[in-house]
Order: sequence, then structure tokens, then C-alpha cells
Amino acid sequence: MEITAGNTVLSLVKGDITLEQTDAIVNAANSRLAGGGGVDGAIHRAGGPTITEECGKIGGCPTGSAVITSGGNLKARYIIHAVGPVYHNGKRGEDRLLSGAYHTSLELAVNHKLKSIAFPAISTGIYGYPIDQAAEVALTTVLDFVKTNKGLSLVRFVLFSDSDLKVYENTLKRLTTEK
Ligand code: AR6
Repeated sequence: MEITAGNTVLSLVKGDITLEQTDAIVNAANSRLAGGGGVDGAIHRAGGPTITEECGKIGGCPTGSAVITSGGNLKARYIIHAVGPVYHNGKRGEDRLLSGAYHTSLELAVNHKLKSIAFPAISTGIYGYPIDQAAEVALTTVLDFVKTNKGLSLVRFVLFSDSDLKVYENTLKRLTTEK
């Protein structure tokens, strides 16, 4: 599914984010930038040791924020390592922190004059954030951002399963017809 919002195409696909050819891909990292399982493990494996070295030099990133490294061996020129929250009960500021991880990633892309960026569903795997709530936060944050920031021509969400893609599609339809 694809829609246009402001100057930006917003695209939802199913796939493996390590294969994306956008200027940047976003990693669902942890605050130590130490690598791990899930999409983080896949990105560090596919990107090679320079990414892990660059993360080590940066040293860490607060939850709700993001940092940028080169793309190593990946097709994407940059990796933006975003740190989403662990989901507890929804009452510990998880939505604000998740939105912050997306917002900072978008700002980093614009500040580096990038035109395209691909996101995974941050926090919805090991960190346990319910996919429907996470989709709403992710899509709302991106839709708000592209209203006022004209630099990005493509924002893509790369979902790892058919059911996650369906949730994103239904949420995007609702958010764009609700107004
Ligand atoms: N491409 C796209 N999406 C993927 C891929 C892939 N190759 N692999 C997994 N996903 P998770 P989190 C999806 O657990 O919840 C790590 O250990 C997956 O299905 O990767 O933010 C870090 O170091 C899910 O929908 O990230 C942290 O410690 C989404 O990516 C912690 O996990 C995110 O799942 C972060 O947990």
C-alpha cells in the first residue's frame, strides 16, 4: 500500500529490511547499542563489523532517541539506530518514547539530507509493544512530521509478517480517512 502525504510517499511493504535500498534503514537497537537479536542481529550480521565498531565508539543512546552510523556492507548508505521502549503496561510513557524514536530518526535523515528511509516495527518484537498500538504511534508520528518537513521523498515501513502488514494498512487507512 502506498499513499502520498505532503511531498512524501508513504509505503507499507512486507520484507527483510536489510535488503532495502533506501538512503537509510532504521535499526531497532538497545540503549547500549550493543547489538542483539531480532532485526538488530540481522542488521549487524549483514552490515559487517564496521557498524558494530561505530556503535561502540558512540557508546549508547537514550530510549526514545536515535543515532546514525554508516551502512557498512548494506545497500543503504546509513543505518539509524533507534531505541524504542520496552512495553510494560502502556502507562510508563511508552507511546511518547516510541514516538521519540521515530521522530529523532526522521530528523537525523533530514539533517543528513537523505531522501528515503525505511523503518521496521520498532519495539514490537522482543520489547513486546502491541503491534496495533505501535502502528498507530509510528504512522501518526510520520504523518505529522511530513506535514511540516518537505525533505523526504520516501518513508517506507518494512513489516516482517503478513499480519503486521495488515495491521499497518488498516491503521493507515483509518488515520487518513478520519480527518
Ligand atoms: N526485517 C524487518 N523486520 C524484522 C526483521 C528484518 N530482517 N527481523 C525482525 N523484524 P525486534 P524490538 C521485525 O525484536 O522489539 C534486540 O535484541 C520483528 O518481527 O527486532 O525493538 C535489540 O538489541 C518485529 O516486528 O526489536 C534490543 O535489545 C520488529 O522487527 C531488542 O531486540 C522489531 O522486533 C529490541 O526489541
